[in-house]
This record gives sequence, C-alpha cells and structure tokens, in this order.
Amino acid sequence: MKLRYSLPLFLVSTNITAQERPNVILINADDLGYGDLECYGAKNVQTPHVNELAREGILFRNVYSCAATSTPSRYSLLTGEYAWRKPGTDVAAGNAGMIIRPEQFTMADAFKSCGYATAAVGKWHLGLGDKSGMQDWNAQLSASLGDLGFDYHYIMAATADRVPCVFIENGMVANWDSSAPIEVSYEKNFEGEPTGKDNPELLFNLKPSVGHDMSIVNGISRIGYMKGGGKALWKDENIADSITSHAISFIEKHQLQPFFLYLCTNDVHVPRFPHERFRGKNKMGLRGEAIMQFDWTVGQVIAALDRLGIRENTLIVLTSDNGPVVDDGYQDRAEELLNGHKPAGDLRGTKYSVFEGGTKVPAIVVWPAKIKESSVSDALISQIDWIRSFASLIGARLPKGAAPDSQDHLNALLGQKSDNRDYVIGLAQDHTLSLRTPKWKYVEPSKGPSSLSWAPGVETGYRDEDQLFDMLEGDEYHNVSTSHPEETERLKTLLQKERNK
Ligand code: NG6
Ligand code: CA
Repeated sequence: MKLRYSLPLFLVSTNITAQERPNVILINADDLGYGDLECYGAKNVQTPHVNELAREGILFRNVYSCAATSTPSRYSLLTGEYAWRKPGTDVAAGNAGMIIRPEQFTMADAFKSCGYATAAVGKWHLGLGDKSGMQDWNAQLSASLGDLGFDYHYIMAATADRVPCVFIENGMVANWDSSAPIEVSYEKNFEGEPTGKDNPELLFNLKPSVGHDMSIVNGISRIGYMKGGGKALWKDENIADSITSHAISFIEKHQLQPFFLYLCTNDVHVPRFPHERFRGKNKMGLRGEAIMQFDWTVGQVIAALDRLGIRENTLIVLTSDNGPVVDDGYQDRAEELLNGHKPAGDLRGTKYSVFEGGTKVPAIVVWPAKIKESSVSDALISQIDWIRSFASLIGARLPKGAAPDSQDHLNALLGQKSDNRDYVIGLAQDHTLSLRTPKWKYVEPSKGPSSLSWAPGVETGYRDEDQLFDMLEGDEYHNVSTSHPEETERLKTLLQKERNK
C-alpha cells in the first residue's frame, strides 16, 4: 500500500517576501488524543471550531510528538533537540529550574530574529528560574521565558495538578497578593497547611484517585506543597478563560505586525474542571466538557482573527503534546462515562506508552492566504521539525548548533507531497525509544512494566525484547521481529546511530 495524499488545489509557494510573512499561532493542547476531535472521528463530543479549521486547511494523519509526556515533548518542539539527549527533561515539578537554558536557541528566537512579536500563553511545564527549588515566587524570577525569545508570557509554571497554582506574567506572579506571600516545596508540607491526604473533607471540587494528595487549592489537592497565594491563586474553572483572554489581548496588541503565539491550553489535562457554562453539556462528563472547552478556546481565537481582519494571513497549527489518558489520578469518572468514545481512536496505547497512542497526535494546519483547499495528508511528520520548517517559512537563519535534530519539512507541513520524513523517533515515559518509518515501527527492548500502577488502563508497550510492527497492516499487536530479522536489525542500527550522534 502506498501513502495517500490528497493535495490542495494550489500548491504553496514557500518563497514569501518579508511583507508576506504570516502571523503564526501554534495551539498545543494537553493530552488531547488522536480520537478526541470530531474531525478525527469522535462521536460523543462536538468540536465545531476545530472542524472549521480542518475544513479550511490540512488535516494530518501521521504527525508525531517527540514524547509521550509533556515536558520532553515541549522541550523537543521548542528547541529542535530530542529531549532524550538532555538529562533532566522528564515531567517537571512545579519548582523545576528552567530546563531550556537562556543560551539555547528556541522557536521563539527564530521568530524574534525576523522581527516577530512573540508570546507564550498557557501551560509551560519547562521550569522557571535558575535553580530547582530556589525560586523566590514573590519577586521577579531569575530566569524566565524572556530569556528564551518570548517577549510576552503569561503561563502556568507546570500543570494544573502541580503547585504553584498561579499564573506568572512576564516572570512575576500575576495578581500577586502581598498579604499572602508564596512558598513552594516538593519535599515537605508547610506547618499547619491542610493536605488532601490528611484533610479529605476539604476536597469539595475533586478528589484524587492516585497521588495528588498534597496541597489543597480551590478544593482540589495537587502534587507538591504550597503556602500563600491569596488572590493570585487560580480557580480551575477559570483557567481556560484566563488563557484565552490573554492570548487574544496579545493578538489585538500586535495585529499590525507579524506575531508568533505559542498558545498552550490546560485542557484536557487533569484536574479536569471546566467552566460552569460547559457543565452538563456532554455525556462524557468532565473530560468531554474539557474537550468542548478546548474547542471554545479555538473558536475565540478564530473569532478574534476575523474581527481584526487578519485571519487570511495567519498560519494556525493545532496539535497536542502527547496522547490521551483517561484516569490520570483524579476521580472524575472519565472512564465510566466514555460511552464508547475512544480517546486515541483506533491506535493502541495512550499517553506514556511506546505505542502509537502515546505520540501520534492530531494536527491541523490552516493558512487561508496560501492553502486554498482543504485536504488530508498522510505525510509522516515529527514535531521536532517544526522549528526549522517555521524558520524556513519566515527566512530565519539558525545559528550553528541550533535545533540539531530538526529538519526543514515545510513542504510537508503546507501539504506538498514531496516531503516525507524518513522516520520519526518517539520517547515513552520510561525512556524507551521507538523508530517509525512509513512502513515499520521498531521498539527497543525495555525492562519497564507492562502497566502503570499510577495510571490504570495504560498499556505501556514495554517488552524486554526487540519489537517490530508492520504499520501498513495498521497493527501494533503482532511483533514480527523474528520473521523480519534484517528489518529489525536495520532499524535498530538506525536508532543506535541517532542516539550516538
Ligand atoms: C503524572 C501524574 C499525572 C500527570 C503526569 C504529567 C500522578 C499519579 N500522575 O505523574 O496526573 O500530571 O504526571 O502529565 O501524579 S503531562 O501531560 O504534563 O506530562
Ligand atoms: Ca501532556
């Protein structure tokens, strides 16, 4: 079987002049699965705004994030370096020091070098400040996104299930409350502060199913301990509104110049606690409503671009950081209420896994000025290549050593058939690597467990032997490594070479 392409009617010329440089919005959802959107086949939830983007642009069916969890996925996306090359890029605590170092070249730097206004809004999860655990949360942080090429940033330090539960604007806690100075620890609780473990009666919004039993904020217990915050503490039901409104004000402010907006939603990560206006609107409960809320954010952004008359020359890329997971540590009934919904579609595996469900993610690219016809692409694409592809789009020159693993595949991203990656590399939660070509997927041996006690329902895919799957058979159930020893050896060597680069 050959890969299929349905091409836009007008192939895109990628030689654009400085005047034609589009605004670029990269919408990165959290834990949104390959099967979670209506345009990817979801039946139990409506996603009209994302569908609209898919109708106007290209819907990709073979796009991979670089890792099956957030921190390494985002690290790779923003730097063009595989996270597994760099120690300390696993799922970060809320008090991790900044993982991408100021001297590294980032996607934001590429845009900035071409005169773009740049911003990051929403989930960050790549550390802040010079050193882990040493941040002073009541003053300007010693290192933040301004050192990584972002002019404006309004972010959550880590995840909604990790302290500190506050937004940080341009390196300082937003709405900081002088009467409630903030302290954070991932080692021990602060005297007299309640925890989910000791004070379950205070959990009036959500209770944990696994872990997540430390500090309580807004009636939900989290990972890590914090004290203070006062009026700076977020309300989970307002997180999407805060992220969306700050993204839109950035767009409004920079409507006349090219801008790059890295917009990371908290949806659909745990704790799922969407705004009241979505409550009771989906039969899958909180997880379905969080998907609706994600779609709402997308709709608000589209509406703002329309209102400002800048949609035509805005390139939107919509994707997710890793695959979906249903029970990720809170009692939100996501599993019981699936009603037949398959968050990863027909893929095997989920977030954390080495299987396709871990890293194959939805991806839609829209650019009305250049992409005239809607289409579907099966090009094999990795998010690792986006930094160089965007650089090529806007004519940015990357310094020596920057984005070492990234290749320019702009043509693939804009729907031209010529450009397929030879292979994509995926990183599972326990560091097991896989290498997938258009036909094969090789998974290296791993001593990791086949399931995870802290995330029930996850099939990791780890086995203490080589695994080879024939992806054209669409199948990750039959390990054919023994019947295809040469292929196994070839891909294994390829992966080894990549690792030793
Ligand atoms: C896990 C958390 C999970 C989630 C994940 C990171 C527990 C039991 N599980 O350790 O809830 O926060 O880390 O998700 O604590 S990610 O999408 O940001 O990578
Ligand atoms: Ca994630």
